[in-house]
Amino acid sequence: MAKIGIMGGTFNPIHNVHLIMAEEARQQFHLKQVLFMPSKNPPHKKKKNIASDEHRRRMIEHAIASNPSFAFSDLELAREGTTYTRDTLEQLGLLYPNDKIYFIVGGDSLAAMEEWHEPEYIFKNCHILAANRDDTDDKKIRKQFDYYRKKYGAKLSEIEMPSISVSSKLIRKKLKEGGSIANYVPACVDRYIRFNGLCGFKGPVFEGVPDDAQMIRYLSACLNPKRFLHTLGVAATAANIAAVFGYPVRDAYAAGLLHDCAKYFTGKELIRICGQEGIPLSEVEKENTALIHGKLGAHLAETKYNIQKEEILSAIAYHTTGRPDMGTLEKIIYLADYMEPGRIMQCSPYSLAEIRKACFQDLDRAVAMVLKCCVTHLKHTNIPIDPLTEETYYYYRDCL
Ligand code: DGI
Ligand code: FE
Ligand code: FE
Repeated sequence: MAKIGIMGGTFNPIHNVHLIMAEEARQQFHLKQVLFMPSKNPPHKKKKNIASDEHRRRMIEHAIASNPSFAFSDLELAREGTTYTRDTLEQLGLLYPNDKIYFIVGGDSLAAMEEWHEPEYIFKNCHILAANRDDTDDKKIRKQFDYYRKKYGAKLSEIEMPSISVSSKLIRKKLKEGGSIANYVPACVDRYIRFNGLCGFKGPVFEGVPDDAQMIRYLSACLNPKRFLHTLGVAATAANIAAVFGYPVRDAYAAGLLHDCAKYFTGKELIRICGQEGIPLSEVEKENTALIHGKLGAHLAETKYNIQKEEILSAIAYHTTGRPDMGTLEKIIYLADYMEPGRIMQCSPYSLAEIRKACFQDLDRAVAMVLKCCVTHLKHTNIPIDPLTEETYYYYRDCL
């Protein structure tokens, strides 16, 4: 039997006291794992000003990434209708039949638990861990414990907590007032909030063009770790190819860093955001949303990272499909994206080793080789080929 902690909440946004609460619960009650489970439609909250499910999910994933005992759970986000803890516990019982569930709540929610849907079921099917979020509450918590024990036979324990008072509400207030939330949330969450304009933050992300280190920090706050590593690989590779062909290395590096800067959104989000930003999408793009991130990436590079150089913006915009008669930087990014050191896929009719060599010898021939591999792969996997990919292939195939 293992003990599993459930850390529920709206997480709008997740903050350091959530993380401290979960970690104290884990240590004090020897939990094997704590699942962070954002709620979808809690009965007591209006949804209006809550960051989207996807944004809250990504903020949590970034915030918990460094604790190997923490995991994200979409059990509640994936369930339609009003989110009742009772239903979550029923699902958890089926998923973890041999384990014991510890439900972590803030001491301030304890009193309201009796008004939750079917409190008898809740108290029967989990052990409640209540965190004292303000040490004057101690007596109140114990009184509440006694009451629930007598009335429901509930199992409850107190999590010892340092007394710090941070709430998502306080963080939203600070953001609305243009204040700093540094040290209230993990740095990655602070950056994620600002870059995506969440929780009341309005205003530019950067004054002027950020330097590489700043860009890298913001990219790692938005992209998942695998995508982030790929991004670093593309930037370094692009800079190397640029050096060989006498193209400005710094621009190639920046374009490489930013080429996938919109790659963290789901297909639905990409369509929605392009709609909001007035970026037109073709039917093919709406059907194959993997094609959209270049266009939106160029838009984010311009509006959020304040990049003005046309060459960089169009290299980002066209890096997925390519286009006929590409400029030098467009070719460099198109190639680096395909063959950076993190890429390990099999491709045909050319091997990655052959393509890597060609990239440093003849850009047009290397572009033609990559296009031929892409078209071959898309045909093989029955993915419809974008008209622009096809056009680009016909334009370059004579270079083989
Ligand atoms: O973003 P990356 O994964 O680094 O690479 P990318 O920008 O080349 O995007 C790859 C995705 O784009 C992959 O899911 C396949 C898709 N893709 C590339 N060319 C085409 C395409 N999808 C369609 N439908 N048609 C294309 O021509
Ligand atoms: Fe891409
Ligand atoms: Fe890429």
